[in-house]
Amino acid sequence: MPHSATPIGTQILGHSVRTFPVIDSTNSVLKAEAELGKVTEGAIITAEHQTTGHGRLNRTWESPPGKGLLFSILLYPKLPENRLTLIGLMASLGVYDGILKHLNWTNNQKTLALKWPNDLLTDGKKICGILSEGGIDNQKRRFVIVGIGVNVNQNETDFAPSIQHIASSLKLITGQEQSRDDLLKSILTSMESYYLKLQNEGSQWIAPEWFKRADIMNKKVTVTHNNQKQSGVAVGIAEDGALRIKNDQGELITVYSGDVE
Ligand code: BT5
Repeated sequence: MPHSATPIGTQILGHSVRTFPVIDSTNSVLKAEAELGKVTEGAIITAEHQTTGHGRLNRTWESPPGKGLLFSILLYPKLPENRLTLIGLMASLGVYDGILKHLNWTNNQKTLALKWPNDLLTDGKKICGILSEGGIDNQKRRFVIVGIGVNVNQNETDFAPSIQHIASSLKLITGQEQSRDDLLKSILTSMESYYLKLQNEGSQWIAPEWFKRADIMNKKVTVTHNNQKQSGVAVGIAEDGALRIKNDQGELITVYSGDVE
């Protein structure tokens, strides 16, 4: 179905953007609406504040009111299976490029880097987390909700003491307040080109593009998955988005979920 341009200038992403002052979680609300068939591909919910913003494994995503960019997008990716990891990687390419464009930065991997599977780091600190959640709508079509939290205008003390050493924000790295509206537009514009490419050409280009923006190639990593730690050297990203590691015994292992240190 042809789409006319959205207010943002994109074709699909952000044809409807609804902002809530307070919400439990943009992901949860958009997912519930999608299950009922109330929203269409590209619909977005943003919030000034989330009372139960979450990450993977029911972890909390913190953001003091009005400081972060918190939003979720409804997608119907054409993938053979519901490959949430790949969707997360595709989304992080959009966020990465969108942030660079917004800040007028050149591609400097030391400053901004992707961390598998779903984080963006600046100088080693997390400025963005992405959570992709799948569901099935009232016409039995599989959808994905991509939830994105970017730390934009937080000062150090806006973060809880427990995450101050691991979190950063665009304001902290640039020294300037940033417009969250402009940043959202920039991210959606970049992400849409990747999403259309996925829909039209398939997904095989995502892993290599992602790897270019990551800083783990040939670095020692420890992956925790199901409470088990595996250490080794990151050697690549598989076509389905899994992380490939050569472990200390020299064996190649493939990791589909977990945390990388
Ligand atoms: C993530 O999970 O990083 C995905 C976060 C996705 C949040 C968005 S906001 C809009 C949408 N609605 C939602 O409810 N969620 C999405 P994970 O990889 O599990 O990381 C969670 C961990 O990151 C926490 O346990 C903390 O250690 C850390 N953390 C929490 N808040 C943070 C913040 N603002 N900045 C940096 N790190 C944070």
